[in-house]
Amino acid sequence: MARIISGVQPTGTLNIGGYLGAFRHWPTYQDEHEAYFFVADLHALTVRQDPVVLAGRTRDVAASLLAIGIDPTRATVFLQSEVAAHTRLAWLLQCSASIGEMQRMTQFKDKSAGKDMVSLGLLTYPALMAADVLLYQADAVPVGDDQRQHLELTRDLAIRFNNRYGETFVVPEAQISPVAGRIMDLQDPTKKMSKSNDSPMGAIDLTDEPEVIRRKISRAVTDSEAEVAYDPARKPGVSNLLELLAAATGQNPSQLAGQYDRYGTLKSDTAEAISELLRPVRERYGELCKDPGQIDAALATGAQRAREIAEDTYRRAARAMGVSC
Ligand code: ATP
Ligand code: LTN
Repeated sequence: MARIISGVQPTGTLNIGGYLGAFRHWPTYQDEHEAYFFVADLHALTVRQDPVVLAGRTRDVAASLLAIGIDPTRATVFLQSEVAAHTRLAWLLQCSASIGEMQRMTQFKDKSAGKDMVSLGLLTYPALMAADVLLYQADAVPVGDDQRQHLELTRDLAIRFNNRYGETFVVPEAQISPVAGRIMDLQDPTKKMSKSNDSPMGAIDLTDEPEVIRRKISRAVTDSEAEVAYDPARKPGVSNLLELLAAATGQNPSQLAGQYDRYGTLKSDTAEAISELLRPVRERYGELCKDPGQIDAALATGAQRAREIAEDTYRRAARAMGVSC
């Protein structure tokens, strides 16, 4: 059975961008693949975090993964910090990666721009992400479009390692959703919708109530024209709404554009479609919050399963490089 892995940072509440671009597809892998999903809490430390808030968000994101339909009996769900092999392999990989490679990552450039203090972890982050994937010998990694470059680097590091030290890692493929690979912020449609942005009106959270979804979409930035057209370069706001509606209803954004002549109806239909799409997630999340023991149990079993395979790969990589494990 092919193996897949993907992770999500606990830097905020999960939103519809990540859901449509990535998480929504995750439960579909758990029957025909050996699937691993984890909360990348060590990645979140690359920017300063309040420890109490981070711990709370980590649990919250784990609950959201179960709420979107990941079943811990059919997939392995765990916290990255509970599997020590991630940071150990990251070190081995950092030693064959160059500073230039890390500096070329657009996410590093974006997240470090204009900051007084940029952590060393933010620069070396892609080596930890490569370790996350390579430890599990994953064949494919389902992610949003913004992770394409990190996955390319992961492949480069795996190939380099295999060439220098002998066949050790499977070289993984990125699996990027053909639709909704990049949902934009509702308040600034030139920026990716991101859970660590400061504008709460820019993102729809997975657990937002229908009222809140309606309010956020009705205030979404469009433009001063009146024509509904799918043209992401010229009309980013309207095109983003069409993309959201298309992804939520399984249609095509250009074709949908032809069915609307007013922004108002496009907005109300989009709000309705998203609200319906998220209904089961909202309900399941509410149930899980009443029974937190379920989350703890899933994470404990997941970490144990993950450790077995991760430690085995780590040992092989360490031995191949001539260090003790
Ligand atoms: P941060 O804001 O902290 O950088 P994020 O929201 O960009 O986080 P994650 O939630 O960690 O990113 O990403 C989880 C998955 O969702 C990744 O595969 C990512 O590519 C995808 N994703 C995130 N935002 C979007 C978006 N706006 N459109 C499509 N896919 C997205
Ligand atoms: N970098 C990703 C989260 C992430 C990830 C991974 C995704 C960390 N490790 C391994 C896939 C595989 C992000 O910021 N969205």
